[in-house]
Amino acid sequence: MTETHRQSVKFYYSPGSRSSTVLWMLEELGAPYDIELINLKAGAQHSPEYLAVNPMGKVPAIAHNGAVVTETAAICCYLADAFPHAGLAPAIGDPLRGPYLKWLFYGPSCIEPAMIDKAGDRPPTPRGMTGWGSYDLVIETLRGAVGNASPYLLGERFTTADVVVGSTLRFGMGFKIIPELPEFVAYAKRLEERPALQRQIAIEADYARQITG
Ligand SMILES: N[C@@H](CCC(=O)N[C@@H](CS)C(=O)NCC(=O)O)C(=O)O
Repeated sequence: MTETHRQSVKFYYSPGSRSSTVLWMLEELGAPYDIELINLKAGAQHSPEYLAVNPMGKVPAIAHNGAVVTETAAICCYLADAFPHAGLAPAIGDPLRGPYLKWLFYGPSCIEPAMIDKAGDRPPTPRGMTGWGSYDLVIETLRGAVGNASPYLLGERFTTADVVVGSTLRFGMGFKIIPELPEFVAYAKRLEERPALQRQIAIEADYARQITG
């Protein structure tokens, strides 16, 4: 184990938020981490101490080895590279690195804004100038990719792309802003068989209880 592996990740976390994705990622990696609970309901994200970590006042964030990283997909990408023994990122030079990065970016740049369109019932913007095209286009694209996932987005190999896209899909279906298409449900079920995701769900439930008292 290198020094980088040994150093614990400080994880700014709130249950029931995008930080769940990072919690799942840390559990997949078996990385050492310490949770700093940011109670969003109590407004802790706006405290001067937390704004010094993330001026956006949003979770998740991590601090590791002298670096602060924010943005869920960037954090997951960073962690996969920082803890390579888990094999969750195809190496630079591996042809799988291309589709891997594509799906990592597709989560926040296409799936998320499409979901917000749906949740906010936003009027459609011209498809040509909208990076994600449209909600329907994103759903159809995902349906194709997830339908062909055997069993994962990159084939046999489970990667961080499954954590980012799978987490977003599970969240979207949970909030009824992504339809429970058979392809999505079957993929989510495969992911839920993973012990790391089961641990994340259990840890999350404990923290949610702590916050609601
Ligand atoms: N682009 C950010 C979004 C983070 C985000 O919006 N987090 C929400 C929780 S899911 C948050 O912290 N909300 C609290 C607030 O904005 O006051 C990411 O991908 O990490």
